[in-house]
Amino acid sequence: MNEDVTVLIPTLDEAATIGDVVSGFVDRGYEHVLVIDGGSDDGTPELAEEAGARVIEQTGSGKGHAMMQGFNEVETEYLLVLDGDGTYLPEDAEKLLEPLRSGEADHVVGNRFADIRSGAMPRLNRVGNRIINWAYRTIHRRDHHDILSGYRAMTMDSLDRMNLSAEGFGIETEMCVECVRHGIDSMEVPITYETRPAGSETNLHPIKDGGTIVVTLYRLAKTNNPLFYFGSLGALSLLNGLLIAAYVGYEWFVQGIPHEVLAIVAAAGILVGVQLFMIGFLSDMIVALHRDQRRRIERLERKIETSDED
Ligand SMILES: Nc1nc2c(ncn2[C@@H]2O[C@H](COP(=O)(O)OP(=O)(O)O)[C@@H](O)[C@H]2O)c(=O)[nH]1
Ligand SMILES: [Mg+2]
Repeated sequence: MNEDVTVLIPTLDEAATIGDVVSGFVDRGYEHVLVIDGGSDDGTPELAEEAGARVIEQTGSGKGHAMMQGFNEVETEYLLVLDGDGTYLPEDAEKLLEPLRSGEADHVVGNRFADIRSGAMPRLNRVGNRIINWAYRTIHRRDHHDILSGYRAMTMDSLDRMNLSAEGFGIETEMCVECVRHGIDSMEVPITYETRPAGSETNLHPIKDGGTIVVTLYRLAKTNNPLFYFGSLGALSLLNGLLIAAYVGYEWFVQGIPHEVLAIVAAAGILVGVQLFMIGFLSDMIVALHRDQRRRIERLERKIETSDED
């Protein structure tokens, strides 16, 4: 049972929970449990092995890096990833895998906000999550409410199509953005999010990692939604130009005071703003055409592959 699934767990000092997490999956018939350990010094790798996992030592650092290293080891059709901190339940795994098996989606994210235990997420992280998800929906135009969730399932086929590079906590964001870019069907299913048990500590720094995630989202907007990327910069420049122009105009017409230098600054701001908008419109068109072409090429590729198999 479940021999077509690899359960991938990146860990860094999760001795308090890793044993239970691994055996939770082993007991449910998952024979491929893979732990990528980032150099824990609390005995995490030994505990994981004892519970029945295959353990690999990470060659670099960061959760994203660990996951990418793990991806290379997977030989099954499906992949399930989760944290080793006991905040996600093995009972929810089937809910994530079911849409893959039925063909409903290729990338499934567990929505923690569906059933979040009290104290599972500090208020700052909750607010940060809300902003990041809103930004994702606005920029990338897909309906997700928990893109940063660490509990996800995917087909290896869809994962192979993604270009991932975030070595830290930006990896989840990148996966969701890559789904949009490559037309991979993604969806969310409700899951439970448990509190970390006492004695177990998070490795996430809300301000630093939250900042990295927002930057990742914005950087990736350039190729997914250039109108937003250039338009937001253009709007900023335009707004500044208009404000300065209003001031210059007021001073000139009402007070009779000329501001030559400020007038030039205002004109420059307006011009640059309008130009950025035009760049945005053009890039938007290029991206749309490019996306069409890529879909067509991918369809052809699949056709060739299936006819090769015959
Ligand atoms: N291998 C590896 N795992 C990491 C690293 N940083 C975090 N993790 C693991 O990634 C998972 C998610 O990290 P966690 O601290 O729980 O983040 P949070 O869920 O956002 O609080 C946990 O299982 C961590 O042990 C790392 O540098 N290397
Ligand atoms: Mg966690």
